[in-house]
Amino acid sequence: MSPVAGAVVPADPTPFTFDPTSTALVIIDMQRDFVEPGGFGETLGNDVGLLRGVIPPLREVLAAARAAAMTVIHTREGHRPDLSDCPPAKLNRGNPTLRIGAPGPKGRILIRGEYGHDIIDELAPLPGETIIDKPGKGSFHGTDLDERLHASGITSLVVTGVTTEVCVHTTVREANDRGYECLVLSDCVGSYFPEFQRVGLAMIAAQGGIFGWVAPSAAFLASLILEELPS
Ligand code: C5J
Repeated sequence: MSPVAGAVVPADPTPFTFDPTSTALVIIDMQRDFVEPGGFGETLGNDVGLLRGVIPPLREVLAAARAAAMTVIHTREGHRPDLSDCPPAKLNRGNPTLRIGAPGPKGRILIRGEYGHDIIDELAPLPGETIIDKPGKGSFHGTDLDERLHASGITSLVVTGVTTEVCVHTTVREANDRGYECLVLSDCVGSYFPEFQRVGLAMIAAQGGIFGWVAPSAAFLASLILEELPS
């Protein structure tokens, strides 16, 4: 596939136009600690099954983005083994059965280098794809993501991953403030709370697209396939 400038995705609130050569697919925190039983997400009392529906459509989107030679960015939320980058406010908040840094069934919870901190096998990064290790909810806070995107000439982001109202939302808001155009794929983002999924997506596209655009993955995939057709 050789994409050309100006792919158009029917989206909410208006069509989203993007050039695949200046657009990155961002896959947020598809880590075992969030989407598999026994991880941090489950220790907070969440049903991880609610996030797992994201995996099949996201695999398709990832394959299409790779075929279109788009930039692919994976993020992981987590901390240094000594927790020096984990503020007490984050460490102590909530009531998990296992805290960040505690030994869990998949290694220390949300600690870099541990099995549970890594990305699920189904969406494993390929060599050469960027992995951003982030200490916060947003992908820009405490990372060099902005510098990397600028260096690669990226101006638009197709945003996927978990969870919709936390790390996806924070990242989209951070990106919007930095001038990136963000398309969020509605079936490729997931929440432990169905009502937050619905409202989280509505908030992005509200007020004429206050943070960005929202579309199902099928619309994004069709836009890439249309680019293949001879004019
Ligand atoms: C959370 C995330 N929910 N990736 N992290 O703590 O959204």
